[in-house]
Amino acid sequence: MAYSDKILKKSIDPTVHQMLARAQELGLETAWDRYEAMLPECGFGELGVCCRNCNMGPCRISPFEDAGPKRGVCGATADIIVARNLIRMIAAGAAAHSDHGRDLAHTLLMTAEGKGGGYEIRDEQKLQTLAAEYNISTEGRSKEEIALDLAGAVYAEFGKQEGPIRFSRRAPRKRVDLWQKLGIDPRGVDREIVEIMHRTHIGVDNDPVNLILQGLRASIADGWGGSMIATEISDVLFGTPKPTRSLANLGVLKADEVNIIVHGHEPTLSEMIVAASRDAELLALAAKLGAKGINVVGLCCTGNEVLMRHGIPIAGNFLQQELAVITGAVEAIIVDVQCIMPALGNLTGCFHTKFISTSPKAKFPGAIHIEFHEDQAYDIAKEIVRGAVENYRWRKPGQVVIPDEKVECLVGFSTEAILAALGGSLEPLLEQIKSGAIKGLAGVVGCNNPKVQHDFGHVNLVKELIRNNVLVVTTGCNAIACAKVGLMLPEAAAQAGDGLKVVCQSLGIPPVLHMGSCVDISRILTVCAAVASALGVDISDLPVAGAAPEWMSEKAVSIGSYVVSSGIFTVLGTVPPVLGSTAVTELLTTGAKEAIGATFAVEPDPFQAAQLMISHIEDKRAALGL
Ligand code: XCC
Ligand code: SF4
Repeated sequence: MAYSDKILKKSIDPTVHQMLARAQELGLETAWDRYEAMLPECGFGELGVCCRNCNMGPCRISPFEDAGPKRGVCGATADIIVARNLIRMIAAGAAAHSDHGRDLAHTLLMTAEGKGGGYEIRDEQKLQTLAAEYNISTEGRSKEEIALDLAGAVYAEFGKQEGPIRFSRRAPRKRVDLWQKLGIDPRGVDREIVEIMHRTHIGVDNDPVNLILQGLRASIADGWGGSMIATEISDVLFGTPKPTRSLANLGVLKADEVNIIVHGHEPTLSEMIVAASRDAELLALAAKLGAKGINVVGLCCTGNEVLMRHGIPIAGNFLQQELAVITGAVEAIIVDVQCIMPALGNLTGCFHTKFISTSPKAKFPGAIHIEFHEDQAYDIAKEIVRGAVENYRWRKPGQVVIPDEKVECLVGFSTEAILAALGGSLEPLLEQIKSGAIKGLAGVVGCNNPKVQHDFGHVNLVKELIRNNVLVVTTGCNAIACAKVGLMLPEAAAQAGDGLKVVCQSLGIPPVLHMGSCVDISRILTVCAAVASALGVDISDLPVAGAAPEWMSEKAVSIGSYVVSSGIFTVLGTVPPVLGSTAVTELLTTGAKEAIGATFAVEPDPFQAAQLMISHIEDKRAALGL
């Protein structure tokens, strides 16, 4: 079918074209329509020069040299306002990731106390490793006893006053020394977030550099604290991901089965929904209602979590959430926290789809709220799934349009799985990097954003990198974009440069490795730290670069900040709201180099972005004498 240019320009994904046409036919709106209705977006907001931090304002600084106010009522300049706004974004992002980590710590605690309504400790090996890291004795103790101490220790990281955050010491000595020298070694996860809120209150910190440094400190507490805790404790509870085959894109929805979408972020919910979908009683009920089975599929990062651990198919990334509903084939979309569009309430109202919220922290208009509690996890999950199954009888087969596209992928490349693929040590990877067969490593991550063509930046940046022998590791919505175009198959090695191709073929791995959800960017940090330590250098010396081609969330701002704070040059594909301050823009894009050994760059064109990353990698190789 031929689609209008208007539709084709919105995405490179054929399922998006098909479903946007379908939306048009049904008179339904999506994020793309709402984005267009929003244009032109607020110029002050875009530049970051609007301040609402007190009620003498709102104030906004004129971007024009010779006209309009240059100071807020309190006297704050554009530099101060931009810096304050930026670090408030970091605070929100770090809070989101870290609260996710805290919830996992809570689940581990309940499980260790025997109150974990169906959870168990699946990875004892990892439990032992983490216990050792925390100096928790393991001799002759049950896994529950060890887990109880570990849960207490990781829980305490959030409320610590003096630090250090244990996992931050995975960073090379040189990096930690640098953080300490700059005064940005985080003391506790919550403390750094709270301090951002304090410092950005009217009349507190009014030095842009001092503000940005606090932003970096909170972001480090996210990456090497909250997010890393989320990742590690998820592995203890649900198992560390191993290479697994699955499918990606909207075609994973099934015309003859009950379709349940898990959407959001925390695996505590999605794991139990997956388990409940295999319940014999519910399968029998589905059969009685004429369905061939119960098909659980994922969206966004909770989708990545169950994809990595159970091979649960992934229906799409952030901008596909509304499109999944528009297929008319979804009995329930079950959500917890983060990246869930409130638009789903109205939209699901146009279909038989049940929109079910589960977290006391996240309620939505038009959703049915069934609160999830860890101590009755399985029972609640079963009730939710039962509701979805019963809803199958209300599906209108005449309204169902499911795109055909679904693409195979090989996922599950946790740090441990990568080591296993390399035969147990990093040495073979280091050898390939030294020989130049692999030029370096790139972490490409982040969201979708209707400001840019959906998946265009993700896919083209990654393709360009592997073509130039850069091994790509990915998480979040970039990972889903890559899976949908077949880049996560070993066969995709054919699209890599000669050196990378041979390495991938000999190891049987794809040139693009799926490392998980966005909190799992902490896995990338762990790998980089291990490589740097093995070479006796800092992370900033490595031929490594990062990118977020289509980012939109505050979490992504925190991620970018901790990645740069960890010494990794990072290219953003959409412009952050900082251009209203030359001082802040220069600090982030040049000044930071001197201080922390890495900077941000902004480059919307993915081909140019790849060039920036490749030339950075080449510079680092040269400096290492490679
Ligand atoms: Fe959300 Fe994590 Fe962004 Fe995707 S990548 S849109 S944050 S789901 Ni994290
Ligand atoms: Fe305006 Fe200053 Fe208040 Fe911000 S803090 S709204 S710049 S007076």
